[in-house]
Amino acid sequence: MNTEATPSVVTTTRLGRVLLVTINHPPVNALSVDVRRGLLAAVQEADADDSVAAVLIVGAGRAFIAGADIREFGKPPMAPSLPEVCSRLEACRKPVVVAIHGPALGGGLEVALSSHYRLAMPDARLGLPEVLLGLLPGAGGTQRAPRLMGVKPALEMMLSGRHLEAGEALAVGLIDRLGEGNDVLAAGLAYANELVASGASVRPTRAAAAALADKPASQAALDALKVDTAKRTPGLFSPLKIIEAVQGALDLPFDEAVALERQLFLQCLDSPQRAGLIHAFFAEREVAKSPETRKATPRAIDSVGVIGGGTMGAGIAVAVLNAGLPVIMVERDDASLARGRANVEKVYDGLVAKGRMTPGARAAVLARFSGSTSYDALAQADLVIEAVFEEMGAKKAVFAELDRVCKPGAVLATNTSYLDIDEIAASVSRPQDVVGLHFFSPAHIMKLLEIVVPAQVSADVVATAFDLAKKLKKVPVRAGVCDGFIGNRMLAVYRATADHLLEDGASPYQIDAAAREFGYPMGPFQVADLAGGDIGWATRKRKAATRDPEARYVQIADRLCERGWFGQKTGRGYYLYPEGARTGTPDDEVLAIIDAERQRAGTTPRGFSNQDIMRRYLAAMVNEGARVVAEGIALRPLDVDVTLVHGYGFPRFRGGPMKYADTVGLPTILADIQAFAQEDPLFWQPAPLLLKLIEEGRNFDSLNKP
Ligand code: T1G
Ligand code: NAD
Repeated sequence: MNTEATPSVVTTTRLGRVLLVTINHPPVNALSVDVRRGLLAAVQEADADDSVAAVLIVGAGRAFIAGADIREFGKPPMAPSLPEVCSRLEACRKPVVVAIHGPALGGGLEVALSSHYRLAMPDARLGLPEVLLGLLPGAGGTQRAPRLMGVKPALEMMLSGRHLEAGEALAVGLIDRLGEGNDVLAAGLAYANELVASGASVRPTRAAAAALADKPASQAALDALKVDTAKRTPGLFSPLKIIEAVQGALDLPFDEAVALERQLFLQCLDSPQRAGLIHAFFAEREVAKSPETRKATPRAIDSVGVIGGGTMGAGIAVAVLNAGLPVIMVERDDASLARGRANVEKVYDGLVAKGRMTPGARAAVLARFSGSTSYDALAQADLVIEAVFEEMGAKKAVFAELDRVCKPGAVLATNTSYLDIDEIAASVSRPQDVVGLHFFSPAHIMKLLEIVVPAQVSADVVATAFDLAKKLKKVPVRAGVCDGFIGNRMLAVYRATADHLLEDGASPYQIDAAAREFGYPMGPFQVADLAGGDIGWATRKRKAATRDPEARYVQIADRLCERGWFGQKTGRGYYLYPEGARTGTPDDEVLAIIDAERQRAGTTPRGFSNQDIMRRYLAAMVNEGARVVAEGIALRPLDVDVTLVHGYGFPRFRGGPMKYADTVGLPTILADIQAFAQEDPLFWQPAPLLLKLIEEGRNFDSLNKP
């Protein structure tokens, strides 16, 4: 076994009787093969040198260790494995001390758990978030964490993927000492020397038993979490494997339980969910790097204006306030402004009522909120986000006002869902300052932010939009200008497929069930009822004049809207919502309307399996995704994936529609499209990019590579 480490990533230094081991592998000291080799060599060096009384491990830069190197997963394993390194650390004849600052996550925490003494600085973040990657802690974490914390807190940490702060980590027994200040090396060295001076001995965690002493209580906690997990994360693979591994901690001797953990880890590694979740992890980091962010410097944003205090304006204001920035809301009149302010205050009142915010904090946030009915109030704003009615005339009127009052260099953004931002930009004297910021409802909760890039915008304005997304903790996706940008454009197509299925014989309730079975939190008809059928209806009416008369048009939704059945907001839509219920019940009257529409359209209803339904739904989604990439509306397939996962409920464990297509194979998707084209050749035309990739034996991921 070649343990020669590339010298730079792990270094050892003698500080008195302590051997200091420093991991320096930017950006987050991930446990790549070189780091593993370096750690192993350092322990062997310590054991071989009798003058060494203790070992101190620290991370250089902004992290202790953020885990195994995720980029190595799916590739041939290289020795030593992390379990080997952890066992060797634990077996060291000298006390091994870790001093943690920043992230100690996954394999990083497992290194700490395999050491004998743990100190954490105030900024430390400790966790075993492998479940978020479709994995489980595979280097002894499922065995050592319960031995220090007990079954319940350890399992809750592993099943949630949550990062614990240092104080909580001390309270649950994960660490022994809280460091002070921000000099991790000084704090760690003082602790190590104190241990040497006190003659502290090695303390293998594998031998810790106190936290598992009460076996019936541990078993009861595990059983309860098993039931809860099966309910909360149906269909997810690794959570139940984590529970199975911890069951081993209760039933088996340590080494047998670690062997079981390894077996279960390898099962997770092989699961497609791991591939989907790791794709999602890296994709949501790649989307933040656009051509503009690489070449331009963002403008400073210290004050923000929001036009409109409705559903979106209020949510956007809250998102900006939560980022610590001041907000000026402008509305049409006093009554509308009062409504806008009330919409904003309602969010914070809810947090106070739930005890998740103090009245003092609420007051402090709202002190940064002001309102006006005069655009002049925006004269000093660095950025203004417009969220008024989805009508071009209203938008242009607002932008004309902004062009009049805003200072030079102010960024002018629109939250339009569909309208042509090039046309809005062309209507003002400073088109280079106009950009699309497409938030998703509720805007203070939904992570996705489509940054829509019109033709005349300057690169630093786009860079400013990405910088804002970071401040608002949003996941930004760069999108080109077209009808519906990336997300709503694709939604229109796969939603049409759902309508076709409805008219061809499937019920809205079966279609929604098929989508949930696939992993969606809600099906398309539940989503329509949540968002409100009136918005889609307005869009369909706006498009009626330009709709291709040859294209199939299902009128079922129109029939419901004509009755005012817009969904939750009107108490019924596709479902019934008695007394404001949030979960709807199937409605026989809707089924009757659908039957009548089938007769009007002359379609003979037939049965569909859930698989049939999802094959059509996903084929339409992937096909339109390929068009969106080919036209450059999305930079890469991964941008489509991030958009659908963060904005449209696509199951994260599948990575996104383009990743899913790669998983099932592009030829399979094409075969489905060609089969469906027998029924409707106009709707089902394979995207040229899909054909090209198949011809070249490539997949969508090949387009994600820089
Ligand atoms: N491996 C490889 N690269 C990583 C990485 C990792 N573990 N963690 C982060 N990066 C890269 C990331 O892609 C980005 O790269 C840069 O570091 C900065 O990250 C056996 C199986 C640590 C909280 O799940 O949660 O251990 O885009 O933009 O917002 O049991 O990164 O600059 O090229 O996210 O400050 C378990 C994953 C692994 C933690 C920092 N560990 N990382 O957040 O920066 S599985 C995790 C994070 C494991 C063992 C198992 C976050 C962070 P680039 P960033 P950040
Ligand atoms: P809304 O009807 O809830 O709110 C619009 C607000 O704009 C109203 O309060 C109105 O008084 C105000 N307003 C209208 N004209 C104005 C003017 N000239 N000056 C100042 N205020 C004015 O609408 P909404 O749902 O918040 O949608 C707003 C925009 O956001 C639309 O472009 C919509 O397409 C887009 N959008 C909506 C959603 C959603 O789910 N609702 C999601 C993303 C984007």
